[in-house]
Amino acid sequence: MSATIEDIFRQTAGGGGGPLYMRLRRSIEEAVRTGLINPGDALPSERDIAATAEISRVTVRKAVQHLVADGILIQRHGSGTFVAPTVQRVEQSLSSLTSFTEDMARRGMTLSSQWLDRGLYDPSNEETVILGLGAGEKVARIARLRIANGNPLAIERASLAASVLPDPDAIENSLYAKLDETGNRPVRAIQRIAAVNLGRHDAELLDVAPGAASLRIERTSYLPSGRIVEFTRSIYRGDAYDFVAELRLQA
Ligand code: 16G
Repeated sequence: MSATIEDIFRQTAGGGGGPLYMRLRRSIEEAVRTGLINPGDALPSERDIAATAEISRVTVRKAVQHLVADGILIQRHGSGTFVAPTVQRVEQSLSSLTSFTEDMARRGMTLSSQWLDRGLYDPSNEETVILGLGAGEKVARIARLRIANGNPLAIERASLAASVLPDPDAIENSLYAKLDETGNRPVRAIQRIAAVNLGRHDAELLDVAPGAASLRIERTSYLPSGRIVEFTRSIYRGDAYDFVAELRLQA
């Protein structure tokens, strides 16, 4: 008969050296590695693990905390602890100006978005300067969690002049498709990419552990006239994205 996860827990106290919580941590890692519990599965409760392994709940909690910090487990408020889901990595070219919708469609992935915010606001100083807003002009802000094949991949927060996007509610799926309709689709963009560790709120949205590695991307997009049409701050999951740029020897 093949081993069960309970067998693995039962062997914890006897298995290997080091403090008990470290031994349990290794046991859980082994259960994940050998497929006894799979990405997305719920971990048995703290109480059940403690009873099976004959160790204290404090020890179980400590092992779980370490595995959450390692990104092997994730905790969801109110629903428990799960094996972190794995996502298919996406390769994204840094040489063409495409939209999220186009990128995912090209890969045959099903796209959905969860709206976090959309509306017209009084602009911040930064938005006024970057977007070159006139006196009294509002800013359109849209914030979305972008989800492909059911996996949250990125959080995108975009600001545009209200004159460019007077009705943020009119966007169906694609911002760039909406801008295209009014001849405001950007033709050039500058992107700045930096590594950041996720805060608790963004980590929860992206379904990864707080502190997980991610990429912060700022995109400033231009119209043919040279006017800035969009300023976006995005957070992309570090475990889901490879950004690829082609480099050539300068003549
Ligand atoms: C991309 C852009 C984002 C743009 C969005 C439009 C990056 C980092 N960001 O995700 O600036 O707003 O596409 O996508 O590439 P949509 O047309 O699907 O709404």
